[in-house]
Amino acid sequence: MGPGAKPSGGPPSVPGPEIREREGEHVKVVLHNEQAEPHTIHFHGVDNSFAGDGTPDVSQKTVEQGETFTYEFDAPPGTYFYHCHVEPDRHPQMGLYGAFIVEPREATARYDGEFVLMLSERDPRLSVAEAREAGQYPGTMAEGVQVNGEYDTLERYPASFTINGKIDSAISPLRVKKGGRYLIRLINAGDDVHSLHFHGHHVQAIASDGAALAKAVAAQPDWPRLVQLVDRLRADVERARDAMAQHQHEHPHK
Ligand SMILES: [Cu+2]
Repeated sequence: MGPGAKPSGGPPSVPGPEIREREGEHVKVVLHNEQAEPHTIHFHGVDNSFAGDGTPDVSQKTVEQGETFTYEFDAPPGTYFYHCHVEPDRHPQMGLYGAFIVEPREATARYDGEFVLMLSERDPRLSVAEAREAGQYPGTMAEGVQVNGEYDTLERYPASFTINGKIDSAISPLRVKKGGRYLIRLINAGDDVHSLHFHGHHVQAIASDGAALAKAVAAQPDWPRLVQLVDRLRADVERARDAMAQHQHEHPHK
């Protein structure tokens, strides 16, 4: 890992620690699984080798408890994220995802700051079902998960929509200077469609899904659709002007 990457062993968090590299760095990520569940890592959007793709029982065997697997590749510039690829309808939503940012070797623009916003959802019934499966927590009738802990992700119904793992007032405000120019890296790590509106700002989309757009796209009347982030898509936008609220434009978000 490059100098910007955070080492492992920190306290558990959702999302997981951000990994930040410089374009062209040779990245080596060692997955050591200390959990009872098998896991892998998929670096979403990165032009990785087949062996490093992280698809369980296709490109690699799942990494079992006590086992280690190493992913290696040269970092392409862009906004990406990593997530577990075992039971992808369950493990990422249980918190196994994080931002993977590769800064360009030569900056094409100057910014007064940068933000990384990871969007996702939470259905608390999944947590109860997984904890039940692990024999750690039986769940209650009030939580809507019966004592057998069964949970069908086809009946998934998120109770919360999260930004960087937080909801409502726990979401940190984006503090900016009036007239400043900021880079916002939007990553949809969830399973639903989200679109953010930066109320009162002049925003341009400059990259999508890890690749720079040929031409920056300015805000239009249909802007909320433009920045719509389909499942597991990423977009880079930049914005100017002073601080205003951001909010969702997809029903039933606020
Ligand atoms: Cu996993």
